[in-house]
Amino acid sequence: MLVTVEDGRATEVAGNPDQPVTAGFLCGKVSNYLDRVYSDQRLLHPLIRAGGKGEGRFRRASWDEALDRVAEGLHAAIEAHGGQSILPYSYAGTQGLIQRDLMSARVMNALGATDLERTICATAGITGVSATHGISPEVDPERWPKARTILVWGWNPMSTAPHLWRLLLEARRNGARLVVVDPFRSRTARVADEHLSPLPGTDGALALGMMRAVVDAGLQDEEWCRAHTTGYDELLARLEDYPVEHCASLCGVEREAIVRVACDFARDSPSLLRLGLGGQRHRGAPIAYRTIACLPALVGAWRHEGGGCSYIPTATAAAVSDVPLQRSDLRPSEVRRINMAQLGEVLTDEGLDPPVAALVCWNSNPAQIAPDQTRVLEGLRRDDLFTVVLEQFITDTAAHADVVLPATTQLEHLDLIFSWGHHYYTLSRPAIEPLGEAKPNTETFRLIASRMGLDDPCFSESDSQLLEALLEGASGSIELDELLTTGFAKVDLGQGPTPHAEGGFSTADGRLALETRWLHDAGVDPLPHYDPPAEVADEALAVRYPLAMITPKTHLFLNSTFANQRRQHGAQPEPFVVIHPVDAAARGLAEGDRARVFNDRGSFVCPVRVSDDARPGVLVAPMGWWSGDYEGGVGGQVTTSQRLTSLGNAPTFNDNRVEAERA
Ligand SMILES: Nc1nc2c(c(=O)[nH]1)N[C@H]1C(S)=C(S)[C@@H](COP(=O)(O)OP(=O)(O)OC[C@H]3O[C@@H](n4cnc5c(=O)[nH]c(N)nc54)[C@H](O)[C@@H]3O)O[C@H]1N2
Ligand SMILES: Nc1nc2c(c(=O)[nH]1)N[C@H]1C(S)=C(S)[C@@H](COP(=O)(O)OP(=O)(O)OC[C@H]3O[C@@H](n4cnc5c(=O)[nH]c(N)nc54)[C@H](O)[C@@H]3O)O[C@H]1N2
Ligand SMILES: [Mo]
Repeated sequence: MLVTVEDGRATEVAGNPDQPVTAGFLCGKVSNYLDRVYSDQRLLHPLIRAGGKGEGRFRRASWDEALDRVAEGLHAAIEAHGGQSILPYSYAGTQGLIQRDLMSARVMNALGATDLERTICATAGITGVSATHGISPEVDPERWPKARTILVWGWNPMSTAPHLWRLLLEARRNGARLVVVDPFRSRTARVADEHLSPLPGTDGALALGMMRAVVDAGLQDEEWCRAHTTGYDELLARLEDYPVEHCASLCGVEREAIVRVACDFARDSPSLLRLGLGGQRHRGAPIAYRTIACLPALVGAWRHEGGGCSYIPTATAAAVSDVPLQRSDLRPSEVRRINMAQLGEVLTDEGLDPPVAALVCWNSNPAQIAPDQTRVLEGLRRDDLFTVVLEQFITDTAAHADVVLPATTQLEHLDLIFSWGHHYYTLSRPAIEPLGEAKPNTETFRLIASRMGLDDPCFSESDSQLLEALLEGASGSIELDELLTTGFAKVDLGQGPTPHAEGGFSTADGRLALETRWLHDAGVDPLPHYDPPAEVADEALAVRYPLAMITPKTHLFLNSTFANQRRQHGAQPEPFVVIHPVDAAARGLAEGDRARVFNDRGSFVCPVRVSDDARPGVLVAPMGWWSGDYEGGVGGQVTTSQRLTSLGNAPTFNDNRVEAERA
């Protein structure tokens, strides 16, 4: 992002035309980023609660007073229940390595706070695809235009990854066919050559059906599999148990479509599978992703430039690691871990020992994005919970704070940002001074450290020192010089055009694991198999709650970020649910009606869109709006569960049964 500054004020933001992936284009979320920076709702000074918990009434305070209050609250928690009664809560507000969790981690470690298990986003899928490839596999997106068959699975890149979408469009201009697997006709599915619409959480069955179809047609690449995989014969034997017809009935996709897509994928190479995140928010998702990821191997897709299997690029993200700088050695003793998707439970569990007495939240809006929202809100409203929130705006979470501390935006602080999809690091240099009294997260945590009497020299390192330290440990030729001159640098993974044509996977033996040893050792079936979703596959529950609800991201919000901005909100003014005409008719629901959607965890009211964009049996409730946008103040998140995946301890937002009726 290039920023024009005149007299200390940013006047324009634009994409950098020299960046090979983003190519001068800013998406609809950040192309008016200045409206965010200079918004009249920006938090520009500290606030202290002046009303009841969660009422959102505050009075202005000085930094001195606010920090005193923070120190007092944290000390009180430590004295009453020990350091572990402090729970840090942070996620993806910024993914920059400096502002995400460096100084904050040091402070939390030194205080002996509980460790937050941060698995809310991609972990289920990473666990799964790593069981097959050793790490999350990746085909450099800059090679995607070479692909001829592209299978986009549980991913909506037109909305959620527009820069990668550009590369897929380039592939299509070169003649590639695009197939999308999604229970919802997303924007991406709408323009695909073919759209398969399985029941949520049944993707593993669909993939098994596709592999069986490949083998039935004799299209497997036996030579490549024998040379570069483990468990080829065992996989063939396993596929005997999964006739295409059976898989079709498990996932609700027609047999003919499964066979057609599978055979095209095997024949028309280079074939690229790109997994997204939507299909990995179910109990059985890790095994599903591990299974889906075997399909490209079976057809020999890794032989060809542009072919193979891609998910989140963890290899490039690992080139610069913040872990050694987070200083877990500062912990006075071992600490417990709490999963961020179980915030509701830990805040409301009266038997939890020690209890969560203080919550320190930055880069996240758990009041909207954590599952089982009723429990989360109940917890945040506890009178005996001391909550500190670092924020740019009064989000629903900040509204529940005792102390709110104003945070800088990307234009005002230094950061080094890894990518959620391509292979470049970006240096984000401050273009303008912090607005008002806002401070970078690092600076706020330095001040908290000093108020808490922490005097290790690591608490006075500046952001520039942190940047240098990050780059000192970097691999993949990421150098400060290049970052300073061009603003970005590509990770060199030392791979040619076909990274795994000759094997060389990141597993212990370098072979792709169709059969996975560590799964066996963990007591899990080591071969691809169907691990069903929890609620979607629960037939008894389906009697009471016949609809499987999914919560995709919206086009113009980033989770709940940007939902308060005039332009983005204007284009997506109100939440809604999408329901298939047959399901709507059965419930007397018509377009524009208000529906009450409910299950045992909660209920919310929303306008209805009747459309076959939702497959029969599925209710689509896009996420991200704030409380004020919902009638009754709560949306789909009140129905989602805190259940974790069968491996990887990740959330299951899309594994959720509900019923709907006219409100
Ligand atoms: N515009 C926009 N961009 C974003 C974000 C945003 O909120 N808005 N969020 C960012 C973040 S944090 C992330 S993690 C990424 C996420 O990027 P995506 O993975 O694209 O995000 P989702 O919308 O969660 O899921 C993608 C699709 O999966 C579908 N889906 C749901 N359940 C299933 C299932 O069981 N099987 C299959 N096959 N598909 C299913 C959904 O209908 C959805 O269309 O996007 C990032 N980019
Ligand atoms: N139902 C349902 N729930 C979901 C998902 C889903 O698909 N369905 N997706 C999950 C996923 S993939 C993810 S990644 C999580 C995302 O969960 P969060 O990371 O909590 O998502 P956001 O809503 O984007 O909230 C980020 C907050 O950080 C703030 N912020 C931005 N930059 C800074 C900064 O520099 N400093 C500080 N202090 N604050 C900053 C923003 O203003 C914003 O309020 O949500 C999860 N929740
Ligand atoms: Mo995410």
